[in-house]
Amino acid sequence: MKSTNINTIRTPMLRPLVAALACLPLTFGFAYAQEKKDEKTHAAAELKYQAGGSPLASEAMHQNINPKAPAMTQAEFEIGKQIYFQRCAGCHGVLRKGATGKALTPDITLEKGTDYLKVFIAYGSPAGMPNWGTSGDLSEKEVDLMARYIQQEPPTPPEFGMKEMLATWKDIIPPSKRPTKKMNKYNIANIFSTTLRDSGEVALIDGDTKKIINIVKTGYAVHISRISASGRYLYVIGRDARLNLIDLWMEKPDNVAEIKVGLEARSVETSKFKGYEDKFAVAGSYWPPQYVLMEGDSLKPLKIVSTRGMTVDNEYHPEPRVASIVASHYHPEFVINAKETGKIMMVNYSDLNNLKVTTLDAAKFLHDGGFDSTGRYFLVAANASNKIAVVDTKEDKMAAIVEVGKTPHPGRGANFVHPKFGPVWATSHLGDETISMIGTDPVKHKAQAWKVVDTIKGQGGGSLFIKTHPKSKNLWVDTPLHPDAKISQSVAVFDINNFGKGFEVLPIGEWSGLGDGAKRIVQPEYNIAGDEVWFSVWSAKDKESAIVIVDDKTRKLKKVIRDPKLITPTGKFNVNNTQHDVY
Ligand code: DHE
Repeated sequence: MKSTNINTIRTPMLRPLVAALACLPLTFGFAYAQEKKDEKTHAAAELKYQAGGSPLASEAMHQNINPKAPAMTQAEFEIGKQIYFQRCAGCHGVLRKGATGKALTPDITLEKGTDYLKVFIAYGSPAGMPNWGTSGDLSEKEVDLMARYIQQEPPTPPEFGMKEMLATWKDIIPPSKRPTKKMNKYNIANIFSTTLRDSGEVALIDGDTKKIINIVKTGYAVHISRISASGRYLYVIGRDARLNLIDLWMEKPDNVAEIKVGLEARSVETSKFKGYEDKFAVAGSYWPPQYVLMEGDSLKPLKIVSTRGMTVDNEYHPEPRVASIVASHYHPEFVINAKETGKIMMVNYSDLNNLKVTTLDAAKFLHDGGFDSTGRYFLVAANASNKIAVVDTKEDKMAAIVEVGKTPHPGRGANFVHPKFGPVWATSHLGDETISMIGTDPVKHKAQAWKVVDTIKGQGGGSLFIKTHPKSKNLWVDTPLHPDAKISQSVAVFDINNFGKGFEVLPIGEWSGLGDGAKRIVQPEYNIAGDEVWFSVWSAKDKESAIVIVDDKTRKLKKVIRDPKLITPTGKFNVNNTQHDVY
């Protein structure tokens, strides 16, 4: 660990502040120190999650010279841009207008000055800014460079409209040339589309035989997979906004179409309403802030809609990133969540020329979420607001906004019947060790509906995904971003009928039999029968990773899938469970 010498801080006024920041835990008692330790643990987890690196780092952008800003060569500016998009843009936004982190536009940063900014970059702040300097992530030289970089005019990445999209569109095997019936013997409903994060691929794994069917080339750092209403087409989106369409009816399922929908993206979905099965697809992008509606079987882009506009607080936001998208079962609509504005758009795809969009005010920083067990209510985390927003997709109205723990991160969440409170949907948290259960039955359990009816404690913060299955009595909670390896390499499992018993810890990392590596256990996913749970054992690109399969009833190891081609597996999407929103 590298530390900054206080005497090198040029503004003497700031030295006491730095000294105080450095010895805070010594000043107060043990409880305070413990609280700080927890905060640090959770901040480290959140940092690992947010600072994932943006593909915009390699985009060419113009450097505007602001005579008031400290001098910077073009080479320094380029390094600053790289560091900014790799580490800072996730929280502060592409245009530095602020997102979950504060705004860093020159009107603010020039006033603070280089020395002040260097302190904050080096030491972080109690509000959640990481200590980039003292943690050793940035050298003193880089801290200085970044303090000067954020006083320059923010460079703007290019827009990406219809012309650019069409130029990237590849109808590899047009719909008319594709099979007219299923040409393979796979039980396609039990295939797992497995993200190979750092190799830009997905592994299609046969859930029955546990064998890899094919490794399909996709975008960089794939994010999610979604399945069409019929269960035939698989959509895979990369962080670089490359969208791939895979036909599961082919003898060997593979890509049939591809398009780039922007410069950075995370979400894709396909039309599921009766009469529109497999007809449309939609992909949301982080940059430019927009979503595009496409033909479901060819990915031909049809209409692009910008999300730029006002937040729920009626302030203009120039880059509301598109977070999760789900398809309504009640109307021909996509439910599209804009992160920074906190608005949820119910986009009706029945008439694209006269597009009807119902906009709901939820809460800022919408991220991931899933349906309740009936498929009527969509529950989405407004993560930096510590809230879950509940949408009634039948009435196209907000049903509630529920306060939960710190930085909820449900994935798609978990639905089960609580022994005391009836049907609930649950989320774990990135920022604390709790699991919040929200009542979801406004008819038979009205008093509990849209309230946190129970809160239990898991292994710790740094949790990303929680899972159960209608046929299971187990609730699985991962903690891949917890800084303690014992916790990140294992998973907690609760008995839904007896939460009082606490949780059992399964050492999934150890069971994988892998050598050294991070071995973070991430994203439990069930098979179609609901009797197996699959876990990714996620290590770095140059280390071996694996998939570990656990028997749900006995909680014993069933199978380890190891293969040199399984590079950095993270998300797994069982075709049947993704197609029918089973979770
Ligand atoms: Fe994700 C879902 C965004 C980091 C694995 N992630 C989502 C969704 C969004 C999102 C908006 C919801 C999509 C939907 O439902 O339509 N994720 C982001 C980020 O912006 C973030 C914080 C930083 C980044 O640089 O991308 C981020 N995500 C991660 C990871 O580091 C994870 C753990 C590993 C990885 O593969 O990159 C990760 N995110 C996932 C997974 C899902 C997901 C597995 C889908 C879960 C599911 O069960 O549906």
